[in-house]
Amino acid sequence: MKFATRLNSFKNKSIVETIDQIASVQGLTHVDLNYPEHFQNNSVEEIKDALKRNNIKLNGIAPRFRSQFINGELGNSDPVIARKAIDLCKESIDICRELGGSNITIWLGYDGFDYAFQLNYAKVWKQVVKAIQEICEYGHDIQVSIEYKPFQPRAYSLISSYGDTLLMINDAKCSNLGATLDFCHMLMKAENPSFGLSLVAEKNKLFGVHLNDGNKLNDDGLIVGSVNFAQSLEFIYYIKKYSYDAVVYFDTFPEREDPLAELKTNIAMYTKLNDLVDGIGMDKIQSIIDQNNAIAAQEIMLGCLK
Ligand SMILES: [Mn+2]
Repeated sequence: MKFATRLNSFKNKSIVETIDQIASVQGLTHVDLNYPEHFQNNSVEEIKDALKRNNIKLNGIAPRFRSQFINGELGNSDPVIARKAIDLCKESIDICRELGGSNITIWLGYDGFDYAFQLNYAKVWKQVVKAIQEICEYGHDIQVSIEYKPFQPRAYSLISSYGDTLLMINDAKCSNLGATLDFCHMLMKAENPSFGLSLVAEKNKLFGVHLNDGNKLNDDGLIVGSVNFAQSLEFIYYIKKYSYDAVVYFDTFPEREDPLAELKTNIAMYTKLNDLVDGIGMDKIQSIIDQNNAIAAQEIMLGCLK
């Protein structure tokens, strides 16, 4: 299994210090870096050295759009700003290549709307399709993954669900374009995470997984399995069923907790859930699902409580 974790809760002076710190955790194999924020105090060379000496690989780069993009990124109505958003993604691709990563994860937090009559939906959608095509062409040798979130900071996001994401993938028609599923974001949308995972994976478009937990309407970023145990167990079952072997990134926010201890707990919880699935057995679980019987489905939960 390959694991990475969110780095922003580690209150170090530099990202190199954080990489050195998390490297001590057994099972942590990768990092994801935000561009440009994680490259403010360290050069690309310094980060490359830190990854090498700690035997940690770069998973990918996540472009982070700052305040100039507050009214939209790839879909901004100002062509100068929309171009800057594309450029930021291309720069993220350059750094990803240099550090040996495999993907960039694009979360369009500001492409969306807050009011009725505020956005020309079809025009902006087509503009974003074109922008993503250009980014995918530039990054032809790496995966470009869309991480959707239904709302926050906007009242409505342009790409707000796995359905929207699959529509964008279908419209853009780029073989290196896929989806990153964030468990909390799926809960916010009142989706059952495994249903989305299944549909995305069936199309071979599951490029990334962000695991965490939450109380549905907010992006809580809580410890894996701490709130929605059954949905988390089911999600890991489907991760295994579809042989997803890319990185699982813990997108959690230990603001009051020791972030290192929190990371260890996420790995321990994932490992436990994974072991529970193995203990019951993939075939046994599939045979229960195939019954389409709610009472039979509880055998799985009872099996976990033995
Ligand atoms: Mn996420």
